[in-house]
Parts: sequence; structure tokens; C-alpha cells
Amino acid sequence: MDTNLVVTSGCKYIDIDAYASIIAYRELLKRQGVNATASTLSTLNQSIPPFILWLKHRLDSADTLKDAKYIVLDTSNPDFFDERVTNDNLIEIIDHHTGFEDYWKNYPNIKTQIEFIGSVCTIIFEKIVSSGYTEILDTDLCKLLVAGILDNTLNLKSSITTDRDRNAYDKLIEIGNISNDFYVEYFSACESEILKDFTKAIKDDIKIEKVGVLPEVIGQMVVLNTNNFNIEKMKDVFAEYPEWLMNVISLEDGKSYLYFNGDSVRERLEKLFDKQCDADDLLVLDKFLLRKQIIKKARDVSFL
Ligand SMILES: [Mn+2]
Repeated sequence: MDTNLVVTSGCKYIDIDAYASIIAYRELLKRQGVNATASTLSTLNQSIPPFILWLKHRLDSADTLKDAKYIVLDTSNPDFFDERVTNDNLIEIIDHHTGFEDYWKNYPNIKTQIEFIGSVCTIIFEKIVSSGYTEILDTDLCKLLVAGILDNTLNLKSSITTDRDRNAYDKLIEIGNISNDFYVEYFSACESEILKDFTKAIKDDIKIEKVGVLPEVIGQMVVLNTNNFNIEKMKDVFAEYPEWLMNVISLEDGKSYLYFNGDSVRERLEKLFDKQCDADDLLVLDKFLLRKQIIKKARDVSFL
């Protein structure tokens, strides 16, 4: 009897890169005659809006199949694997997060491909092409993979984006006959999910750490554009903190909108970024920075 192969990802939450790549890899394996399913025990996060779930390629149910072998995508940290995975039933890992490359060298029976590129969807697309099964790339499968690339590379504008990601994106748009505006459809759908509970979305992504001249409390939200971003509602969330900063990353114009409170924070931010504020409580960066990049900058700058 054929072995059951289960393609899965991390525990707790999975994002669109994991969701799309496990489904696409299952499609490739099935086309190659392998008995493969794609499933997760984790919650799907807000990067997987309803219209993505309604595409024709979907997850299989997460049954625990007897004697199943597992393939894990989009994570290589064994502490964060889907709960069904053990080092004994795991046969392959494909990931784009660094940190565990050496660990897996101790397990030569587990095939490992860890590459620091924008998205695992890019790797799966390349696998489909190099194995000669491009015909499985129908419009819906292309949309899944494109969404994974868009999300993980922040609309191809994040510094982790590589030429391989851009090439995969271009090819998928072409093969799937997808509109160049698909990014608007995708990111608007994610934004609507976030805006359903705006306050919770901000609260769930607040980082509290005192670094350099930055306020101790820093929030972050990724939006298509700032049109629907409710500044007053945001200020309510931060009202309990003496000093705060909110990094709103706008994907359409590629800018960071840094909202903050107080004259002192304003002066420190103007110095840090060597830029005048656009308003009493707003500094706009012409190229967006992720919160971790802002924190790194504050840490590296010692003159303040
Ligand atoms: Mn990823």
C-alpha cells in the first residue's frame, strides 16, 4: 500500500504562505502519483481572507493517518511544527527562515531545503516548473501562490524580496492569466478582515521594549493604504501608555506612516530619521520600514 504523505506547516497559526504552499505542493505530489494530502491543526490567520478559502484548491481534513509521513513547509523550528509531526515521521522540510540549518544536518534522512528568500510559495512554484508539471498551475492555484508571495514580501517591496520571488510572481500572473490589480483585491480583503476588529488587531501586535530613543510601546499594522485607518480609534488603544509609536505600513505607496504622541517623541524621531515631521503627530517615511528594522536602526544609532 502507498504511504500517506501529509504536507503541513507550523503550530498555532499559519499564514497564506504556509496555506498556499502546502496546497500547491500537495497538487504537485498528487500529479506525480503520490498519495498526498495537505492539512493543518493550526488556526488560519488574517492573511487568508474568505475569497482565498473559496478558491477550488483547499485543505484536506486534518485526520491523523496511520503510518503517515510528514512534510513541513514554511518553518524549520522543531518547536513550532504541527503537533502531528515528530522527528521519526518527518521526511522533508522546505523553509525560508534561518536559524535551524545546522540542527537539521544531524538528521540526514530528512530532506531539507532552507533558503533565505521572500516566500516558500516561490520555492514551490520553482519545483512545479522544474519537475515539468506546469500544467497543474490553473488560475486558482496561481492565485494562491501569488497571494503567498505578495503577503510574505509585502507587495514585493520588502527588503527580503529576491529576484526569484519577482520572477515567480511575474510567471504566475502570466500563466494564471491574473490581473495586475490582483494585489489590490488580495490586500483589501485582508484589510477588511483586520478592520472587523481594528482595536483587537492593534492590541494583538504591540511590542513593549525600550530601545534607544524610541518609545517603549510600538504597534504595527500593514494596510493597502491609509484611507480606512482610523487614527482616533488607534489613539484610544494607546491612551494608557505615556509614550507610544504606531508604524502603519502602506503597501500601495510603499511608505511607513509613523504616528506617535508628544513633543519629546517628535523631537527624538526627527533626529533618528533626520526628517521633519509631516504633522504634529505624524512622520512619513518614503520607504517603509518594518518595526524590527526601526528598532535595529535605533539600536545602531548611538549619537542620541
Ligand atoms: Mn513564509
